[in-house]
Amino acid sequence: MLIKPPSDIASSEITPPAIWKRRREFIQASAAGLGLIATGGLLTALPGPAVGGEAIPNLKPSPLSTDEPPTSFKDVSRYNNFYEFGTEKYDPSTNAQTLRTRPWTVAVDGECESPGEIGIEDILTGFTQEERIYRLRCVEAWAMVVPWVGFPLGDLLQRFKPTSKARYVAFETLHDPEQMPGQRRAVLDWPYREGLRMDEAMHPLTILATGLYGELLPNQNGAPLRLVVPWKYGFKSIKSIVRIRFTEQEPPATWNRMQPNEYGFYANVNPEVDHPRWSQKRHRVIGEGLFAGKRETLPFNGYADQVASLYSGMDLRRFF
Ligand SMILES: Nc1nc2c(c(=O)[nH]1)N[C@H]1C(S)=C(S)[C@@H](COP(=O)(O)O)O[C@H]1N2
Ligand SMILES: [Mo]
Repeated sequence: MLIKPPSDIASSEITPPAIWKRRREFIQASAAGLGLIATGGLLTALPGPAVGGEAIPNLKPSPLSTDEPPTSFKDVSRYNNFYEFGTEKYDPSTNAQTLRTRPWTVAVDGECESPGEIGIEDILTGFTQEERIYRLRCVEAWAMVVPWVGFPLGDLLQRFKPTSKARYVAFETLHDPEQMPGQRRAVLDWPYREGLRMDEAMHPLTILATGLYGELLPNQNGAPLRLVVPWKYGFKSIKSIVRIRFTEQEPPATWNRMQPNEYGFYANVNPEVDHPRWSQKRHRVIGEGLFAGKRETLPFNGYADQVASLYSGMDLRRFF
């Protein structure tokens, strides 16, 4: 018979689920450190301080979440791609403390009736923040399952009243080599830029994320505000956004401009279209360990029912 100490039951009842999960994971990690539990995370656990966040109140779980178990907070916040803070996976979690996320404003302009700016505090209080568990699938053939906190991008875009000329939305990351040491080297054409077609941007699955695991985003995950488009490869999900612009023409996107034969503008997850240097048919899930094996990649990362119609009539081999 399993006897639960009353204090344990009480804490799980009063703590929001995401935070409770994270606390439990922390307890498990400490237990593992004492040799009590054997974990399989061979691809994880390099040193580097995790930059923690503040709890986001009143989170509403989203029915659009996947039911897969989330990748640990530790892996989500340490195994990152954020070239502004270095090109190695563990660089951003070590280096991103220099990013100042307050005050922070996002300028919205271009083909719209009410161009303007919005501050991060208004973004956090003005839109209902939901927990949405989405898989982030990197073009490098690995994935993580992340309990994001955010809200539909379309809700924010509507406020600026896009005109009928607005066919695309362009996004830009902060450009400040003082805060972002990676920008002192010409690894990419800074600032990092991305773009979506208007219908993709307005799709309810497309979110602006303000947090993960129930807390404000760690800097290395794109604080204070980043895009998450769950049916596209991770490079579309631009971090630390300072500018959004409605455009008539397809906007420049960093990786697409740099290596157009490897990174398409659309970048929809597609097992049938390989990257020129590796297959996209399978991927590994970070934290599952080497013995877990690879998983089959699904078209549109499993969201075909919701989004395939956006591309009807398009040759997805050509518009990859
Ligand atoms: N500004 C900026 N955004 C970025 C990147 C970057 O280097 N700079 N990397 C992209 C890539 S390739 C991926 S896979 C995801 C990784 O997000 P994560 O570190 O939160 O998992 O962020 C994307 N957004
Ligand atoms: Mo990526």
